[in-house]
Amino acid sequence: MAEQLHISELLKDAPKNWGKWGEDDEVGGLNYLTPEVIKEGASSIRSGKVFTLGVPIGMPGGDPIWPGRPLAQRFQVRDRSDFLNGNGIDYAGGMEDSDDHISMPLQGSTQYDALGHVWYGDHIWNGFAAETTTGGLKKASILPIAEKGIAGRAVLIDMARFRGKQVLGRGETFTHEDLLAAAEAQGVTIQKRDILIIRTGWIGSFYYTPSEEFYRDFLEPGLTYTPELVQWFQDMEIPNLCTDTIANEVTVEPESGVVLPLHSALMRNLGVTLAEILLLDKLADDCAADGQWDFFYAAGPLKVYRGTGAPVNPVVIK
Ligand code: UVW
Repeated sequence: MAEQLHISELLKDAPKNWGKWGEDDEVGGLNYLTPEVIKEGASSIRSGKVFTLGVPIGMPGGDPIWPGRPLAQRFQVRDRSDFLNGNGIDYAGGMEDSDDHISMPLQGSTQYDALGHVWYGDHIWNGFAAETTTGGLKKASILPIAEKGIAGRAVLIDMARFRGKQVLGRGETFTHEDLLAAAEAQGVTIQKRDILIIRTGWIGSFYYTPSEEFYRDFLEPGLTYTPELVQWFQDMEIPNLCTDTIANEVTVEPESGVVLPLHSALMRNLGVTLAEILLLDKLADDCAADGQWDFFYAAGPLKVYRGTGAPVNPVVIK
């Protein structure tokens, strides 16, 4: 059996943005979203229609999640019964209330990844030592991204619709050239510094596919690594890639067999911020109906100290 190629070999000539925004930078490509770029992005608001792109958390049938991560659990810690049996809080004036807790992986719902979430070799984003990830991310955690916030013009590319499908197939791939062909068919232009949102239909399919089938031989569809694709992200100065898949790219790059190489090529090396598990079906239907595939996008992941990522409910205004 041929030896498995190491990701450092696959990406040995790939571009890096380390140091581009200073040696302490922890937000990478989000630096492209300057106030001027954001103001310009606001001009893509036309009708005022609002869409939210987060998946619900703690659904009875479970939530879409990378296999092996535990599902979110919500614990009710106070409700009406506590007040009826005398265990409620004695609020002066007689108010009653309910409280609950949640336990979930930070990558367990619609989420932003911290730039230090994934790496290879001895370094994470911007050349910080991989050891800084021990005991919580001391560098490139989600906190600086959450403090900055994400806002700007975004374009939705509906790869499923472009290929005439409700959902792309298990392991089905596409590249930036396919994105450009789909954009042309949709009548929209991907501009420099756009937030790029790609729909495959995959997360939507979670809600109508039996769980064993959804997770069978877990292999999501998605972007696949090519050196030209990475260079295109670099040339287009894409600050943020958002998809309706659990991991933004085809699970295993078919030629090399490397798992999730774009996580490293885009996030670790270029500083592209990744957002995953978005639910894009309603937005895509609306865009297909009114022909408007660009809009204003804003997201504020939770401010988790040293977090590897954080849940988010992104908002689109058309
Ligand atoms: C992994 O960490 C495997 O992927 P994700 O970025 O989807 O959390």
